[in-house]
Amino acid sequence: MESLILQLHDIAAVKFGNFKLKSGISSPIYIDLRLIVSYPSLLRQISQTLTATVPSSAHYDVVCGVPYTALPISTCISVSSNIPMLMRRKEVKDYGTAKAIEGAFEQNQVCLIVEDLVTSGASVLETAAPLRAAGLKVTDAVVMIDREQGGRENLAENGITLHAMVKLTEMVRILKEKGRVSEETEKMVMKFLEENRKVSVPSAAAAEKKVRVRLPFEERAKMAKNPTGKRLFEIMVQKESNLCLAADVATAAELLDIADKVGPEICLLKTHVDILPDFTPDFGSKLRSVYPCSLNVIASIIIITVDITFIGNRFTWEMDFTVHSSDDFRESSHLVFTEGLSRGRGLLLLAEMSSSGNLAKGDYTAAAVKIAEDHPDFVIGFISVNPASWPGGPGNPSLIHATPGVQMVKGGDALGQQYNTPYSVISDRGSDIIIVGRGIIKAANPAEAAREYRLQGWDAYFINCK
Ligand code: S5P
Repeated sequence: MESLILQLHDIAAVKFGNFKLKSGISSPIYIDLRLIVSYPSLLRQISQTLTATVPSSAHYDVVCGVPYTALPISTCISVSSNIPMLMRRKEVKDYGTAKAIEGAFEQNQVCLIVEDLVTSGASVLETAAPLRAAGLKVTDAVVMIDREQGGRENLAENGITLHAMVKLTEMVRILKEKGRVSEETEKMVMKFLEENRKVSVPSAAAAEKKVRVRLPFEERAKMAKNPTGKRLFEIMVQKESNLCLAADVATAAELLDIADKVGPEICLLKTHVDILPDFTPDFGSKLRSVYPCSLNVIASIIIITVDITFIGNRFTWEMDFTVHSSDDFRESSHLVFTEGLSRGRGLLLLAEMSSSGNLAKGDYTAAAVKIAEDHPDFVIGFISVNPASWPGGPGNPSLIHATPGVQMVKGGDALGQQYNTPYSVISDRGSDIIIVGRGIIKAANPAEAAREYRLQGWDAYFINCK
């Protein structure tokens, strides 16, 4: 190991100085592992060490390098260990066979991901998603250098164990011991790493993760009291999907377009109807009519988030809807409940929110639970964020939990949205449905992204199913 690190320093794959990183910050250390292709003996040693870094308990049938730097490394691992390799296309062709994964493989084979450097883990996840979408299992990743900036935790949240040849702090320590860097440089680098370390706080549920046995959706369909709730469970089973699209687009026309593209992957479509300038009361029937005549797609339920105060001017019974559990809820809700029930509709109550600093917690959440108890025939479930942490946990299995703030990598946006991964939301936080907006809408290929989210959400639910 020491000799490898010294060789990396010899070829200037690890440099010390003052470097401006892509993110704009100045770093006292720079790592460029692309150089190793020019040093075959070093490349061979690295590949052998990486193979030895993966514990023998971690079984795998194929390897796949994260493009591009890790491609030669995974090729060497494949050739020397006689284990087949796969390649992930970075740019998926939208014509011809449009394959994201090249190579021969069988469903349910286990693929080890190979990477040169892990920071947040995002690039490993970008490779894991199409591998999983193609039917492979991804449980482990091996990396040369772990920068210790949250990657290990992000990957663990997605069901991937990271094995690192060396941690960056260890590497710097070794270089200092061997007289390659001064004590002062070592201190500077350590300080930089400490300051730039993303503090990753595992969710409370993850910290005390227990195996939660869950009832399959088909069992829960039988328990549902409301016809819409029952139908939702049935659609989920039929489409093998617990993915809801948050279709926050600028116009009704765009909404119809995205609904058409991702329809086969979703069990629900959620929209803020009040942001559509071209909204008309017959929008619901139009939305249903654009779906191609596939049983799967027309079966989707549509849910609209409506602030209860908007009901007078915007609400349409073409839609199912969610309402806020606000103080004046009881009074204004009476009409909605009576009318809704007579039309066979169901209601998702907003019990928790995903945005930072929001006030929908504690008493507010408890009030939503109470409303659900008082109206078991009408309430089908909740918009929630961490139902596993509620007193008594997610509670009644006839009610469904749908969670917003979901992307492939934990993080947030500039306006306070907080993202968790599909795995964390479903497996750790005890939710049933992932609500994904920009993760799909802004993707280069929304249909493919929706498929990846669907597979991850679905797998995460069934991990603990009895
Ligand atoms: O607490 C909430 C409740 C909702 S309904 N947090 C949310 O983000 N939402 C909605 O989920 C939000 O209004 C948007 O429609 C969607 C999240 O979209 P994304 O683009 O951040 O995935």
